[in-house]
Amino acid sequence: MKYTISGVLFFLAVQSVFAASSGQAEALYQQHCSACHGTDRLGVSGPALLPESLHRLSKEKAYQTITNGRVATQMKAFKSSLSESQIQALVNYIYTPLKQPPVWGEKQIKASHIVYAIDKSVSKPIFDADPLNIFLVVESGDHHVTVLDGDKFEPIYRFASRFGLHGGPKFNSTGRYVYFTSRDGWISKFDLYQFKMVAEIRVGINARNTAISSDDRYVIVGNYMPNTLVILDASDLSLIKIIPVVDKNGNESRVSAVYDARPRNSFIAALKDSPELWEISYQNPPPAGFGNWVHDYRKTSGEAKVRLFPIRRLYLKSVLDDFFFDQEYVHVLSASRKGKGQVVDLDLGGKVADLDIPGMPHLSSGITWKRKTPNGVQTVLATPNLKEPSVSIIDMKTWKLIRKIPTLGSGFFMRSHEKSPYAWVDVFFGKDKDAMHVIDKQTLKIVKTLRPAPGKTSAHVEFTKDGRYALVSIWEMDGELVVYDAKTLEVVKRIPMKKPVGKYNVYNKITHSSGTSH
Ligand code: DHE
Repeated sequence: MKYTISGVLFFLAVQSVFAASSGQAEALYQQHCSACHGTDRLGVSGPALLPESLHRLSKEKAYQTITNGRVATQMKAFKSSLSESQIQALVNYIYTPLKQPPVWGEKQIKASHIVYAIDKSVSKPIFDADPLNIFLVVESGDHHVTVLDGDKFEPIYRFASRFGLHGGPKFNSTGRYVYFTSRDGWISKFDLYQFKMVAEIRVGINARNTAISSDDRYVIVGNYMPNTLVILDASDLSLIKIIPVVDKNGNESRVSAVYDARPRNSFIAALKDSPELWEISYQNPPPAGFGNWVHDYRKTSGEAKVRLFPIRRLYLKSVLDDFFFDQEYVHVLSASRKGKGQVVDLDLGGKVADLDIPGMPHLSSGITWKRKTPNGVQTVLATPNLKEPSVSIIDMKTWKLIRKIPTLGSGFFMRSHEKSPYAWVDVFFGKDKDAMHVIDKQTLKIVKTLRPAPGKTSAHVEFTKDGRYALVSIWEMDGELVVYDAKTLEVVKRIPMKKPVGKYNVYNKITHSSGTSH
């Protein structure tokens, strides 16, 4: 066997990294990282550092983050205190699964619960702006939320959020309270009348998303880790119930997503690792067909059991990665990473049609609208696709694909408003990531392609309460919101923001506008 000098040097380098990683990584972690990320790597003020939580971050980026720190956060640079091999050892360490699966049950959830002291006599907003036309802008650049006046387009308040919020914030029915979910499982309830945090609780190590019951009484969170659904009291976020997510064969599953189905007084949850869809009733008494006695953690005795949140299980042939309801909440329209989508009839309890969606829409991206055709009014579902540069338009009566609109790249989010003739879709991936297509809702044709900030990713649109203006995010650390007149498609204002990933108009959310996510 022949050895080259460079080969030997490479081998020695790998050995030294390996030696560092096996011998010192844990000690290095405890010395330098555990104060913020937890001795158990489950996160404290900093995020959890587990392979399950880091799947969106490449090892190379993790190396850069430890080396150079993270701007606008407490994550400091370690390049002057740690050697390259020590940093590499730390990277390897945080991508190594824990020896024992982490536990996050009743004890840990209850211990994390924080109830803040707030003035309970406040019954009106402390600001002048229309409380139904404010936007919440989630700025992931520095983990803050801005409250934006939707008439003047001026920020009126800004507060720090938990690290890594994901998904749309969920509002109660009046729009006064809003609930945020962080990827690390923190749920935060915020009072928009007095700009105060009401309560927080950590319900899991890796959470998927959250829904609020239509009677404003319950919050439900679906987790990836552990495999649970957690139900909270919406008033103070106290724990009511943990539902272990176990399929009919006794196998645990992650939760793909959970949403409120308001006319049914139930939550609908899809399992990610089993082809099951669960309907969880919060009606009292629950309708026929629901079983299951469950434990209510608000009762002090371990024996106390009440009939709460019974589950009706629907067994399907393939897994649902995410889903979307029709406006009547009878049909679940689902997406799947592996195959095509399917339509499930919640009343009939099974699949009624296939959905010809080619490439896995981003979960929660679809919208619906009505259009006139020679045969009458047609309701359509429109969604971009993550794996294909197109928007799919589906007839919601026949469930057939009626149009595939080619786009300049795969898109993430699609939005519209009942009063707007247009639907907007971003081009999130590829060289045209700065483009935003505007589609005519009647002709189903792209009428204009905007470039809100040439060269910079533009994504996620939300309309004002009256549908007159559309706000587009520029996804940069020093990004902005670009406000468009939704009719003339001219820019009316630019508002600087720190990577504003999403923005949410209170009125459109609480009235369940068909042009946005719920
Ligand atoms: Fe999301 C919503 C799942 C990656 C930004 N995303 C959602 C929802 C789900 C979901 C289930 C609906 C939750 C809700 O509002 O109740 N997202 C997923 C994924 O499975 C995926 C593809 C991979 C993952 O890592 O989880 C994914 N999502 C992303 C991103 O990479 C995005 C672009 C950046 C980020 O911040 O993570 C992203 N997702 C968003 C946003 C929403 C969202 C901004 C809310 C959209 C809305 O208008 O309601």
